[in-house]
Amino acid sequence: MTAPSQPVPLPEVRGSGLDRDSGPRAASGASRRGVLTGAGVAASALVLGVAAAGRQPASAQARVAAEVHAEFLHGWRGYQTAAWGYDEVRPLSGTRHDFFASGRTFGLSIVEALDTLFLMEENIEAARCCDWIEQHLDPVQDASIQVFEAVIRLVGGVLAGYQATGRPALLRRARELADRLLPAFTASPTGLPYTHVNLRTGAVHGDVATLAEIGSNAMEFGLLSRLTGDRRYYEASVRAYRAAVSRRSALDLLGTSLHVETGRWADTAAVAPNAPVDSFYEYLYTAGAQFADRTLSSWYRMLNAAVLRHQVVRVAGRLWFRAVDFRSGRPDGTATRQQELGSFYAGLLAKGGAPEQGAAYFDSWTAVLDRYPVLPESVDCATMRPVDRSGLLRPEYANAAFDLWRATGLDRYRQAAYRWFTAMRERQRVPGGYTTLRDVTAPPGSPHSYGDLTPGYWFAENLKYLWLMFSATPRFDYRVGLLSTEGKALAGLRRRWV
Ligand code: DMJ
Repeated sequence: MTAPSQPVPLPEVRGSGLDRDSGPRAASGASRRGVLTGAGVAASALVLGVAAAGRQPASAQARVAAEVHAEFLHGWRGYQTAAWGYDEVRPLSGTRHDFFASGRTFGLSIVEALDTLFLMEENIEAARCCDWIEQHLDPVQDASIQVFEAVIRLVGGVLAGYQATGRPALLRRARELADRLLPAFTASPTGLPYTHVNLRTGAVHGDVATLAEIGSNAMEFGLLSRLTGDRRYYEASVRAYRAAVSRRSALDLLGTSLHVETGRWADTAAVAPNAPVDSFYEYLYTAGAQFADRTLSSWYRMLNAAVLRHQVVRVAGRLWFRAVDFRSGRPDGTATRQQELGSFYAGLLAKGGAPEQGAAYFDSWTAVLDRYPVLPESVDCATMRPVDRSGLLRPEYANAAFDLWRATGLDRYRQAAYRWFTAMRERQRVPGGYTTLRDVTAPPGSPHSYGDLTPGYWFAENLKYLWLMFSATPRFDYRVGLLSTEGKALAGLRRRWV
């Protein structure tokens, strides 16, 4: 296949839409204006963001950018030294971790790091990553892998590399991967994707899919359809979304997971914005903006409004989201448990037209940081104590700070991100890179508190958000840039050859 030098328009996805989506809200001028309003908020905010950047002494920003750059390279050297060509590094033991399948490598950290290295102007390193992907990333391995993770990490990472460099082989590799993953969607009688597919045989398995697994592919598949002119990818995404959204309750809430073959709900708890549904909502908003897809945007507005109406709870003045039954709206037994993974939603709310709730939710997580400088995996919002004490080098708080900064221009979000960064540097930096923690409440440096892993997403996300906030890099178009749930810059990279 020859890569087109110019993007071709995304093929229009035709469909009857949802019966209930063609009602007055979806058809009204107000609803259509809502799309424009959302985009308008984002656009003016971007200008504000740049203006805010200009208010700080350039040298102070540049100093932070240099610190961030240095820490990224520290982690990168750790990976290169002990695990080059393997998925992930264990920086304490100097060993490797296979992320997708035991005994198989996809060079995950290489794929994850590629566009971050490009944005940091590490051209030689970025070129090495491209070379490795072109020469060694095998998309037809005899391995059954999780489709969701493969799409957001591998397809998204290789596509971002293509966007950055224009190297045609990267687009071909992204397409090969997507073609191998597509049976998960096309073999499904409902359009809801099976969770796993064997890349060599195409055999699918995993017939209960969570919402994140169902929806978190529209950005990558949509971009692939746009770049190749092959509409099958985006059509598969929209079909999957439609299959889930059409099964919403009368309250416009969704449960957690669906049976792929029957379309019945497997878990009826509405747990947004927590995992495992988190990025389902993120992709409705972001892919809707990326492809000017009014159907996805209207679904986001409808579903997010229901989340705000039925799940928001105030505890000691702080805004949190409780889990409820999706039909009755009644809180379930885990209602006070809050996952760090959900904290990104603060930024999504700000982008998507609910800036006050976004700011309040961000402040709630900042209050957790006041107690635990490294966020635990989950907390009980009634007691503010950790439920799960591990600290998995998660990027979501910095992701939210970045989105809020872009949406409001307020410098306080950059300050919050910098505080988060310095705590990570103090507590999770080791000679071999950066590591997870078993217990974020243990005193800094206590030997038994360390885990032994630099997750692949650390290279894609954590420091990229900081870098974009402080570097004012010319390689990213702050007005139109869009990042995926894995932090891949799928729009707005200013291309140059590497
Ligand atoms: C990343 O893989 C993605 O952000 C995903 O959406 C969920 N979170 C992890 C990192 O925590």
